[in-house]
Amino acid sequence: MSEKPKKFSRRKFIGLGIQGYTGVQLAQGLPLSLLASPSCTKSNAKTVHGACYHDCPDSCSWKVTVENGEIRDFGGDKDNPFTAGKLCDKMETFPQDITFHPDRILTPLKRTGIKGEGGFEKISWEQALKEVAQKLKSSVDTHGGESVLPFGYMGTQGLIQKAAMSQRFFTKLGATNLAETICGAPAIAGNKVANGQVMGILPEDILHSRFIILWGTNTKHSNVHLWPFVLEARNRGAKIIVIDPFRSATAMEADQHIQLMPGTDVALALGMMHVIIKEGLTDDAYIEKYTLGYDALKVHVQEYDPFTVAAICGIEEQIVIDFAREYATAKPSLIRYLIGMEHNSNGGDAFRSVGMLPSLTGAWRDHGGGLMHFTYELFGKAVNYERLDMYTELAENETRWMNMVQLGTLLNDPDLNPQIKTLFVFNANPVVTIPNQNLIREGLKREDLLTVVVEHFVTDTAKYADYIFPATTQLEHWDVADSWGQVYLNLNQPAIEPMGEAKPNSEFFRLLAKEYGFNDACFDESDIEIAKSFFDTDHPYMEGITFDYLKKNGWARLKIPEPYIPHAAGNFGTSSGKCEFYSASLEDSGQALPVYKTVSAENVGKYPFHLLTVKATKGFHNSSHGNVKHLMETEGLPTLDMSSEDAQSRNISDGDEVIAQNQNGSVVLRARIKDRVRPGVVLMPHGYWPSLVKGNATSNALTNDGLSDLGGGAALQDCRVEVTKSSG
Ligand SMILES: Nc1nc2c(c(=O)[nH]1)N[C@H]1C(S)=C(S)[C@@H](COP(=O)(O)OP(=O)(O)OC[C@H]3O[C@@H](n4cnc5c(=O)[nH]c(N)nc54)[C@H](O)[C@@H]3O)O[C@H]1N2
Ligand SMILES: Nc1nc2c(c(=O)[nH]1)N[C@H]1C(S)=C(S)[C@@H](COP(=O)(O)OP(=O)(O)OC[C@H]3O[C@@H](n4cnc5c(=O)[nH]c(N)nc54)[C@H](O)[C@@H]3O)O[C@H]1N2
Ligand code: SF4
Ligand SMILES: [Mo]
Repeated sequence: MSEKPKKFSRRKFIGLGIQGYTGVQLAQGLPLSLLASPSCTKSNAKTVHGACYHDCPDSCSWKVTVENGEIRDFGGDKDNPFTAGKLCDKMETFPQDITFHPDRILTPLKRTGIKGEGGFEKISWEQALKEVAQKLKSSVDTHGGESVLPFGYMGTQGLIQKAAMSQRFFTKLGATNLAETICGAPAIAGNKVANGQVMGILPEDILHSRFIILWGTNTKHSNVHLWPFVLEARNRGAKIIVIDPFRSATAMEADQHIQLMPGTDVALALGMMHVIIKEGLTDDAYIEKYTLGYDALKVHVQEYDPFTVAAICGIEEQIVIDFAREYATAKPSLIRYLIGMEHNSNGGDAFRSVGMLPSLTGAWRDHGGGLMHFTYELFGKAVNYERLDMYTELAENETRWMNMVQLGTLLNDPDLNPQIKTLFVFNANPVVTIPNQNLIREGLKREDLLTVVVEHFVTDTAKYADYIFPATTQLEHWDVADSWGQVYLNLNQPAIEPMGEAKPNSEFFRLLAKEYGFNDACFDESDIEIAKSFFDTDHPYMEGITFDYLKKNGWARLKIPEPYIPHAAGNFGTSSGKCEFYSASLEDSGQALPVYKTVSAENVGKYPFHLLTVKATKGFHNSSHGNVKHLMETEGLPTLDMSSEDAQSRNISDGDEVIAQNQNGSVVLRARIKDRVRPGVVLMPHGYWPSLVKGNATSNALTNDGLSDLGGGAALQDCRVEVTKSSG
C-alpha cells in the first residue's frame, strides 16, 4: 500500500549516533553553529520540517537544516504565522539539550541493583525484548491481562508516538486501561456540562477582543505564542485582566490582577452572575433562545451576593461588582482559560460556571467574544483518527479502567483484583508528575512488580525500572501533530538517524508485539502508513492538506470558514443544543447547578498554609528539560513563595532555606519573599527532578491523590503544609 520505513544498517546508525554524541556532549546549550564541524567539503544541506512534541497548546512548527547527516541549524518556522519563527526559550536549544544530551540512554538497560538506586547494565535489544516478553507472558498467564497497567502519557503528544502502536498492543493483551486525567479532564468535563463542547473562538480572533480575561492561565509562560496576540489586542485597545491566586509572569503584565484565594473561582463566577442579573446586564434574547435553566440559575445565584463572594474569594466587594459590570458591558469580551484552576476538588464546577458567563451576557455574538478554550475538536472533525482506535478489531473483552492520578494508591493496594503486576511507563515521569511521590516510590519498590520504562533518560521514575528501552526524540522519528491550542496541522519528519540504538515508541511496541506472538496485520503497519492514514478524509477543513503537501511544507492551517463565530446563534454541543445553566443529568449527584465548595479545608490547624504547586518555570516543561544544565542554572534552586506577613511570623527571610512538610512528605526549598502570594498561601514550582535537588523530593511529594468533582482529575492544589526554617 505505502512506503515502508527506511531501514538503516546497524553499523551506519551506531556510527552516526556516536559521531553526534561525542560531538556535542561537552557542549550542552551551545549554539549549533559552534557545534558544526567545518570539515564538510561538499554540501548536501537540506531542510527538514518538523514540529514540537510537547504537551503544549502551541504545537510549534520548526525547520531543521541538515548537512551530511548532522544538524546545522534548528529553529521555529518563520513562515508559520502562529509559530512566527520563534520557539519558546527552552526549545530553542532542543537538539543540544535533549537529543544530544550526554546522559541520554542509547541502549536498552537492565537493572543490576536495588530498585530506585539506578544501577543498570547494557543489554541488547534482542535479549531485553525476549526477557520482557517471557516475564510478561508468565505474569499474564497467572494473573490475567488486567494485571498489566500501561502508564503512557503526554511526553510526546504526537499522534503516532503517543499511543498509536502501544494502544494496539495493550488492547490485544487485554490490559487495564489508563484513565488519562492529570491534565484537562475536569476542564473539559466542566465546560462540556454547560456548553457541550470545549471549542470556543479561534486563537487569532483574540485580536478582535476588547476585554480579555485570562482566567487561571499563565499565558506568557504556558501559551507563549498566544501572548503576542494578547499584547497586540491591548495595542488595539483591549484591557487585560488576570484572575490568579499567584502574581504570575502574566499577572505582572496585566492591567488588572484579581488575586483571589485558590479554588474560589466558582464563587466569583456565581457572584458575577448575581450582579449581572440584578443590574439587568443580561442579553435576554440570547438567554431565551439559546440557553436552558435560566430561571433556576437566577434563583440559585441570589445567595452569591457580592459581599458573600468577596469574603469567600478574599477580595473587596467593590471589585466583584465593578468586574461583573465591566465584563457584561465591554464588547467584544472574552474569557480565555486552559487548565489552571482544574486542579481543585471543585475544579470541574469552576470551568463550568465560568463557561456559562458568555451566554448570560450574549458575548458569543461578537467576533472575538465568548470563550477561548481547546481547539482539538476541530482536528477531531477534520483528521481521520480511525487507525488510533483499534478497540473493536483487537479487544476480546472490555477491560477495567484505572485513574492515573491514583497510581501510588493502586500500586500499593493488596486488595486490587488482580493486583498490578506489570507496569509499562512511556511518555511519562510519574514519580515527578503524579501526586504522592513517596507512595508511588513505595509501590515501585515492590519486588513482585515488573516495571518496563521507555525513555530518553534515567528519570526518577526510570530508576525503578527492571528494563529501560531507549526512545528516539522528535528529530529522529516520524509523527503527525494536531493541537489543542491552535489550528495548524504538522508533519514531523526525522531530521537525523536515530542516535545509538534508540527506537521510536511505535517500533518498541511493534517489536514487543512480535516477540509476544501477536501476528495481527496492524502490528506490521509502519509509521509512514499510519501517518498517511490521518489524511484519508474528505472533510472540508482538510481541503488540499495531504501527506505529500505536508511533507513538502511541514504545516497547514485547517481550512475553517471565517469569520468563525461558533455560538453567535447557539449551536452548542449539549443534547439540548443550548448552553445548559441547569444540568438535569447531574441532578442525581446534586450538581444540577454549580455550587461553591470549600477546598483544602482539612488539617488547617496542623498545616496552616494552602500549597500551590504550579508550572511556574520557563525552563522546564513539566519535568521535561529538568535535567538540562543551563536551564537548571537559569531557574536556580526551587523556591517557595510566601507573603512577607507569613515569613515574618516564622522569622524567615528572602533566600533562607525552608522546609515545606505535611503527612505525605517534606521538600527543601529557598524562600522567596516577594509577595507574589497572599497570606495563608505558599507556592512552589513543579517540574524539578527530585534526584537533582537537595532532599530528593519535589512538589508532588506533598500533594494528595484526591479527585476533582468532575472528570476524575487531580485535586493537586487541595493541599496543606507547614513551613519551617531549615536548620541546615
Ligand atoms: N504538582 C503538580 N503536578 C503536575 C502538574 C502541576 O501543575 N503541578 N501538572 C500536570 C500536568 S498539566 C501534566 S500534563 C503532567 C505531565 O506529566 P508527564 O506526562 O509525566 O510529563 P513530563 O514530566 O514532561 O514527562 C514526560 C516524559 O516523557 C519523556 N518523553 C518525551 N518524548 C518521549 C518519546 O518520544 N518517547 C518516550 N518513551 N518518552 C518520551 C520525557 O523524557 C519525560 O521524562 O504533569 C502534571 N503534574
Ligand atoms: N513553560 C511551560 N509551559 C507549559 C508547561 C510547562 O510545564 N512549562 N506545561 C504545559 C501544559 S502540560 C499545560 S496543561 C499548560 C497549562 O497551562 P495553564 O492552563 O496556563 O495552567 P498552569 O500553568 O498549570 O496554571 C496557570 C495558573 O493557574 C493558577 N491557578 C492555580 N490554582 C488556581 C485557582 O484555583 N484559580 C485560579 N484562577 N487560578 C489558579 C496558577 O497560579 C497558575 O499561574 O501549559 C503548558 N505550557
Ligand atoms: S513547548 Fe510549546 S511553545 Fe515551546 S516550542 Fe514546544 S510547542 Fe512551542
Ligand atoms: Mo498539562
